[in-house]
Order: sequence, then C-alpha cells, then structure tokens
Amino acid sequence: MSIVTKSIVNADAEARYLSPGELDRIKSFVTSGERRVRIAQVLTESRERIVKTAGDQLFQKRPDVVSPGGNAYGEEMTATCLRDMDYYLRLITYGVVAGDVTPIEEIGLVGAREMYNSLGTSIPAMADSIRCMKNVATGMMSGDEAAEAASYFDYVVGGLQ
Ligand SMILES: CCC1=C(C)/C(=C/C2=NC(=C\c3[nH]c(/C=C4\NC(=O)[C@H](C)[C@H]4CC)c(C)c3CCC(=O)O)/C(CCC(=O)O)=C2C)NC1=O
Repeated sequence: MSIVTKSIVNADAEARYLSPGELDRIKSFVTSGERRVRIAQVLTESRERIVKTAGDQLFQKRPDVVSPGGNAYGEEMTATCLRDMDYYLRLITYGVVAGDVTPIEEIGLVGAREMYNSLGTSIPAMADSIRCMKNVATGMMSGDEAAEAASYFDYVVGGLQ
C-alpha cells in the first residue's frame, strides 16, 4: 500500500482529516515521485545486465557457491540462483515505486531466512548477491538516484540477515 492509501485508511478509521505530519509525508512521496519512477525504469530496463554482471561478480568472489557441492553448482542450480537475484531486483522496483519497503518485506523477506536455511543456501552469499546488484545498478544512476536506490538494496541485505 502506498503512503497515500495508508494515510487515508488511517485517517478515515478515525473520521478525521489528514494530519499535518501525514500531509508532509505525502508531499515528500509526491515530490520524490519522478526520481523513483526513473530508478524503477533503469532497474527494469537493465535487469538482465544487472543480474548477469552481479552474478559473475558473486561467483568470482564466492567460487564455492558454484563449485561441486556448492548450492548453486550446475547449470540448473546456477540459473535458479540468478532467478532469485532477479526476484529480489523485481521486488526492489516495487518498493521504489511505492516509496515503501512493505512489498519487499511481505513478498520476499518474511520467512526467507528459514527457507534458505532449509535449502542449504548460504545467507551471507545471498546477501552478497544483493550487494553486487546494488553496485552494478547504482553505477548506472546519477548521485541522487543511486543514493535512493541503494537504500532499498540495503533493506534487502539487512532483511536477509
Ligand atoms: C519472490 C519471492 C521468492 C523468493 C525469494 C524465492 C526463493 C527461492 N529460492 C529457491 C531455491 C534456490 N535458490 C538458490 C539461490 C542461491 N544459491 C546460492 O548458493 C546463491 C547464494 C544463491 C543465488 C544468489 C538456489 C541455488 C536454489 C535451488 C536450491 C535447490 O533446489 O537445492 C526456492 C526453492 C524452490 C525453487 O527452486 O524454486 C525458493 C522458493 N521464491 C519466491 O517466490
């Protein structure tokens, strides 16, 4: 839910006007709107390059992950690993557009640690893959956009750990 919808639901539950604080938060959501949409466009248009380049960086840094016995060893498992990276990149575009991390949290982070533990997937390596995507993606943006985008990648890294 965006901050606009959320504020309206909260205010109407108490049959009141939007508070000055709520209007301030809506104002900042609206004024940052164009930038957030631009960030989502860059991430969406460059998703294949971001995932592939970041994947290469991850496997260089953590060769164990794709070596025999590694969780992402073999063509199929490596593809599944890259797919997970793409999942998180997609969720980050949702968060950026909404100006809110709730969609990332609800779709991608609730229960993620338990899931990865049960799959034998290294959570530090998973977090590294998000850091690699952050570096690749923010390298494609201006300073302001990069700073804002980085906070969503950081949120995923923090949420996985
Ligand atoms: C949109 C929300 C969402 C997420 C996040 C998600 C994750 C997810 N990743 C999975 C598997 C997996 N995930 C990985 C990922 C990796 N292994 C590594 O060592 C690397 C660190 C990492 C890549 C960076 C791998 C290799 C598997 C397959 C593991 C296996 O089948 O043994 C699975 C098990 C089922 C399947 O194979 O599809 C799920 C559910 N599914 C979802 O619907």
